[in-house]
Amino acid sequence: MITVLCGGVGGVKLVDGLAAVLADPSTLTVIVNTADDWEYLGLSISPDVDTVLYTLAGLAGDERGWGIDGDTWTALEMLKRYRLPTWFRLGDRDLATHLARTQWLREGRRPTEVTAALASALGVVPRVLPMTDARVATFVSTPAGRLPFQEYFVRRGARDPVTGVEFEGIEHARPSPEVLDAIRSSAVIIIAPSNPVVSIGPILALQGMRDALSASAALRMAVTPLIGGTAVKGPTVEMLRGLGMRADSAAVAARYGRFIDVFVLDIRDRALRDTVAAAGPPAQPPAVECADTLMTDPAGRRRLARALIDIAARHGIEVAATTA
Ligand code: FO1
Repeated sequence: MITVLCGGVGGVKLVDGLAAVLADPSTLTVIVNTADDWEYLGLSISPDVDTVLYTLAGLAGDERGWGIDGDTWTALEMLKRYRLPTWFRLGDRDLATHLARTQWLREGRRPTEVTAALASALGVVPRVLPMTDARVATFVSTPAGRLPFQEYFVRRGARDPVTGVEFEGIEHARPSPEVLDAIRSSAVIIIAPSNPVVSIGPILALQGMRDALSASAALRMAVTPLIGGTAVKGPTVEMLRGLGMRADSAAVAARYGRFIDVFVLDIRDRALRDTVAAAGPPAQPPAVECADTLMTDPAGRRRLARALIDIAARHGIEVAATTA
């Protein structure tokens, strides 16, 4: 079994590539950040979970990276007439997902069960698990104040300098039993090229998660979210700098520390190999491998997925893939 830890738009491309090349996509488990979740117009919204579900169901809005491709905005137009806030854009079909999630949560189902029900209805084969069933909410400190994540990211366009990030509720949040089981029983665990602060950060900060990762016998790999010191999409660089960290692959490798065995650097940054290895814990420096991590099209997603499967094989773990 392969388990991927990921956020939304960036990391999901790798998940999509893996689902396409694995001989048996049901052996793929995706543990998804839920610290971006929030309640909007009374609805429970889980943006990263939905991005993963829509992508794996072949419904994703590719050019935006979120929502459903070809969705319509009739409900949003009515909300505008009612003078309700519409800066967080809910498409008509996407709205149905939020209604279903909200209803099922109100009936007392756990977020893990609700996600499984959505996945099954959408025909998603890999297992998609919210990182926890508890409520965790990201707040971003900026000169304009302490902002709920979606206010910072969507409403204000991630333009405010970030001086701090907090995950409200994290001290009481544990990974779900399903997440712990996936970590325990995986042969390979991959940290996707998602934002290390606000996407992977909350997953690693869950109570007991670091112990579970340390105890796992899996080959643990992380894929850099940075190429040549810049992120393909999103405010990763600005966030790392705002939090007083260097914005390069070595800083990301240092952040993942002893939870990884292999750090996958982009091929264009191969000169940084030694710096990245030296950034890991001295007693347990990660092996550094290089791959083309730029996923500009479905072929690029599959290419990186195959490269990771090859890297796993070089480290003694065979994963069955389809022939190219
Ligand atoms: N992102 C935007 O940039 N603008 C939007 O209007 C927007 C609406 C939206 C609705 C539902 C949903 O599940 C996600 C949505 N996103 C939107 C994406 C999103 O909030 C962020 O990409 C993630 O939280 C960051 O991973």
